[in-house]
Amino acid sequence: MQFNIEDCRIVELPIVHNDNGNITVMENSVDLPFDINRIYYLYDVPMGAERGGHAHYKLQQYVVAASGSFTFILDDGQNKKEVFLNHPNKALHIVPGIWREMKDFSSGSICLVLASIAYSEDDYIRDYQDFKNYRKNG
Ligand code: T46
Repeated sequence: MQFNIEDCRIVELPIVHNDNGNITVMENSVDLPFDINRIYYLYDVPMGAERGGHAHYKLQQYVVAASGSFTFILDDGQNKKEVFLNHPNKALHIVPGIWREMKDFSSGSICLVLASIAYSEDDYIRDYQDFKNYRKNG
């Protein structure tokens, strides 16, 4: 099954609030459409830096601006959309087979990623023409 950029949605995460601040919790099988097998985060991203420039065959992700803000550009080979993330109670769900680029990281921003599978370079498509061919031919 091929997904498209409309399948990549912003999900509102639960907030437990009290006078001393907020906590947001995500549990496998309760708050997520996949089980988390890996967590990583991007930080100390220099001003003006761009990251990404790849797609994944199988990986699903929830991406959260744990601090600060940044923009994802999502591309399904036919259409593109930009998603601005700037709050820790919003996650961007990225489905498999979507090319992504990231830009406009604010100073001190932290991009937290909850990932469905372990790291494997075999899951990456890093060449845009290969990505276009994959989207066309499956
Ligand atoms: C995405 C954004 C938000 C590892 O060794 N293990 C890992 O789990 C990861 C994610 C990366 N790496 C190594 C592989 C590369 O040598 O770290 C280097 C940079 O990785 P990558 O090209 O994946 O980095 P980004 O920031 O361009 O992209 C990553 C995710 O891969 C991507 O799916 O959405 O973070």
